[in-house]
Amino acid sequence: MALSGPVSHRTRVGIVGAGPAGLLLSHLLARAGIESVVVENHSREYCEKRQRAGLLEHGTVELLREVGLGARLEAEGIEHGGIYLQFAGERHHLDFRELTDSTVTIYAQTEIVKDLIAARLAGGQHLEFSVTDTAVTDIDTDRPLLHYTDSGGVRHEVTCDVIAGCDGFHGICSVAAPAEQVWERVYPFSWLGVLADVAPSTDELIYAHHVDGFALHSIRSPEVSRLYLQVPATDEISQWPDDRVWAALQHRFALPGWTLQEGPIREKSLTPLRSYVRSPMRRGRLFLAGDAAHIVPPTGAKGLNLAVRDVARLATALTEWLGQGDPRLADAYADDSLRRVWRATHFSWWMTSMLHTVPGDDFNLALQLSQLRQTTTSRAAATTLAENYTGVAAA
Ligand code: RFL
Ligand code: PHB
Repeated sequence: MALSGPVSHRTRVGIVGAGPAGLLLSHLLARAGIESVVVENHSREYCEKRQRAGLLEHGTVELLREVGLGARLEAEGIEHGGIYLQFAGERHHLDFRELTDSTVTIYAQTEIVKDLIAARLAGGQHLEFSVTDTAVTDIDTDRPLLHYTDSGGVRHEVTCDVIAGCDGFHGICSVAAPAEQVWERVYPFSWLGVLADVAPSTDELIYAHHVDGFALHSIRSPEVSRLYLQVPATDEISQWPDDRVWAALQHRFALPGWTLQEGPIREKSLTPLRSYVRSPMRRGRLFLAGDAAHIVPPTGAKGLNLAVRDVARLATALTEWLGQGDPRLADAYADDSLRRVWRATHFSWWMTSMLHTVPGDDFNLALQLSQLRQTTTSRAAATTLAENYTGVAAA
């Protein structure tokens, strides 16, 4: 029997991963007239349901609006002008509008991914779900290759001008482009996240410091709450039945005169907390963006926003290079992005360190309370938090 080789294709930009980074990059490139192929190893349904981020910086919202992705975001997104910081039995409001003249918006990552997939398919994008055996080769040549097997078992080889690795922290692209330097911090705790069918008990997000561990009350819609608990990194989900989750949330958020409403828990997951930065974010013709290049703990709500800013910059750089033959922005991409990544890395580490407790470390506890007191009483300290949180401080 004759053996046939892979099916060959040609595109300008091969994109690995249909998360927010990969999908938005293909959308931005298409608007600039640059064709791409996106391959994703999960199903469309899985990508649209995976619970993750919820909070968008003002700049992220503006960008999505400008590129035609604002319709549902405007109708269903919930604008927030601040957050509450809770500690030592007190709840303090930080007013971002007043401190920075800026706001943030709650609009779930699941919804952004749905909007992007719909827009890409409507635009005729070559978007392959449920692929296997993705590989990138020849990245040090002018014609890097993207290889994959489609959901029907057919092997493909795509010849590209450039490949974008948007395949998240466990993807293959960061392995194909080994880092020269890696900076990493693994925290001794995870976030247990739940999605509950109950109206939020708060008008703004509550970040609560508690000796038992951090808790966050976030919002998905007027009917759905998103709540998180700090748990030891060694815990397993089976150790957290619903009644234990609600008891811990009630205890950590407790405040006289305020009630946390409970409801059915629809989804529950554990996320280990980690900071990770690698350099460079490029090797040859393989560029990394989003979680493939950096990870921040979710306390600062920065991961998705960083991914969006990476691909906005990358799309402009690739448009100049592939469209007009000018490689300067592409050559500057890695260094320019890293400055912004380090700002978000510091802010996320700082929020995490201020709010998560370490059992038995009373010195750390006293430092945290001092820092929280300063952040809620000094206008300068509150403004620093607000600038970083809303993204107005982003480089
Ligand atoms: P993603 O979303 O991980 O997408 C990568 C995609 O690549 C696919 N893939 C492959 N495809 C083909 N071949 C392979 N070999 C592949 N390997 C992987 C994967 O299946 C996936 O579809 O990365 P991207 O696009 O860079 O987006 C990053 C964001 O998802 C992430 O930073 C945020 O979710 C982080 N995050 C938050 N960010 C915010 O800005 N605001 C928040 O409020 C916020 N909250 C959170 C968060 C992340 C959380 N978790 C679960 C990590 C809350 C949580 C709990
Ligand atoms: C969320 O809504 O999922 C969320 C909000 C703020 C964070 C992290 C997660 O800091």
